[in-house]
Amino acid sequence: MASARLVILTGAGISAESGLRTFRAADGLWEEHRVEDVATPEAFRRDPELVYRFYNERRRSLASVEPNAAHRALAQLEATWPGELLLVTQNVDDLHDRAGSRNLLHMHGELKKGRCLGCEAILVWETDMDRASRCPVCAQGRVRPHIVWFHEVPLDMDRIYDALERCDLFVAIGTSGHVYPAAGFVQAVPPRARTLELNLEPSLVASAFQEIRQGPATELVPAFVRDLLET
Ligand code: BJW
Repeated sequence: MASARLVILTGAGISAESGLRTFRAADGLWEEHRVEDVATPEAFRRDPELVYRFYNERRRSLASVEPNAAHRALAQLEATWPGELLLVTQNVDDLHDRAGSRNLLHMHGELKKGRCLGCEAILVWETDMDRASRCPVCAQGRVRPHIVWFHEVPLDMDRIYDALERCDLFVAIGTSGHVYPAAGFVQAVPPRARTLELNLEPSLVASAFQEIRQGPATELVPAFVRDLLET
């Protein structure tokens, strides 16, 4: 494994112990909102105020949370790993970024970015957003959250599949396997690749992994990183 090519996929579970709610838990984000009311392009067309409010609240909540031991362990792994490492997150929070991960793709977008509906510029956006928000690049386009909603194509798919098809180790951390294409990544790696799932409970696609470790991310991820750096 000394200089193996790694692809690591993370989901909401890695940020749970930082205090951010996951989607599908009993007290999760989808308990208060129907998915089709906040996370689809149709919802944004039908009720933009509700969608802006949902993401404004979540953007604001980032100010009161910090990266945890799992985010930090992955950043440390990237800093010391002699081979290739690509971290792909479905999370729209900025906890991997703040922990120091750099070779990182946010496949479902980022809470702290907006996208112009006119010129399509991607904009750093740290404050609230509403119907009056205008693009500073073209000075006229309306702005939407830079979030990949259902029925939209996730970001950076070419780079992700290229890395998956060449990887030696694929690890999925804290993701339930409900949402595609991420849930299908484990099927895209070469047959020789090692596959490992780290999760509080087995995901819907757990049977596709060679190895499963169950427990909280703040314990499992630092232990996994220690093992990997020692072998
Ligand atoms: C812990 C823990 C702790 C807790 N320690 N672990 C029928 C079949 C197949 C596919 C489809 C279908 N019908 C439609 C589709 C496609 C659709 C889809 O997958 N639908 C399913 C619901 C069936 N997908 C799409 O539309 C996607 N686009 C697409 O497919 O385009 C076509 C295309 C693809 C590729 C190339 C070309 C074309 C887009 C999906 C966009 C998803 N967007 C969301 C919301 C927006 C972001 C936001 O608001 O934040 O992204 S949905 C939501 O789910 C969010 C998440 O990123 C995503 C995944 O959730 P995640 O991270 O897995 O969270 P949870 O809550 O589900 O799970 C948490 C896990 O953590 C659990 O397992 C816990 O056990 C664990 N956990 N505490 C460790 N302490």
